[in-house]
Amino acid sequence: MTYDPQVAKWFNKVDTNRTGMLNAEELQLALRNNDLTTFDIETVSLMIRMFDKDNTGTIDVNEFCQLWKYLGDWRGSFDRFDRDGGGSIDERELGNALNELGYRLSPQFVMEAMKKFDFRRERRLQFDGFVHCLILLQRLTTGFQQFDTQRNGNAYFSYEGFLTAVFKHT
Ligand SMILES: [Ca+2]
Ligand SMILES: [Ca+2]
Repeated sequence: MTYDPQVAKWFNKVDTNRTGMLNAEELQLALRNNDLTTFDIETVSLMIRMFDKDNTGTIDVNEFCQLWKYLGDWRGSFDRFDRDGGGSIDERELGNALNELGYRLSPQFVMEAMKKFDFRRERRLQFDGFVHCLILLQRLTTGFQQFDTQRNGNAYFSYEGFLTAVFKHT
């Protein structure tokens, strides 16, 4: 496949031990928020689970280019939802984002989501928390919809059915 030489260059720069692969620590250095903090390690692990197609536990340059493109798309929506251009997503902006993306969720839920993904306890989401939140929401919504057979926002779960759905989608 072809890849962006700039992205490959960045890959080589963060592959400090020159293995041709990024481990979690190296990948963490490669992924930055707008305030230049590195991604939270939980989000880095999520990225590895999603993009480590050959199951090496590390990210090679091809996987990295895919990941970079994926995050670039998310970056676009992040910037769009960061209405005040402050480089982060506050509770109000998150509420609007979820609404625009078609989620019907209460202010109470938005508050809980803020708490969970505000990794640095600053009452706003950096890019990592925003992406992490939306990926989990997407996946869990898909998981839920498989049980919500009447499409009315309610589903019946057995205990094990619930656990299986959560394990499968997170
Ligand atoms: Ca890999
Ligand atoms: Ca903002």
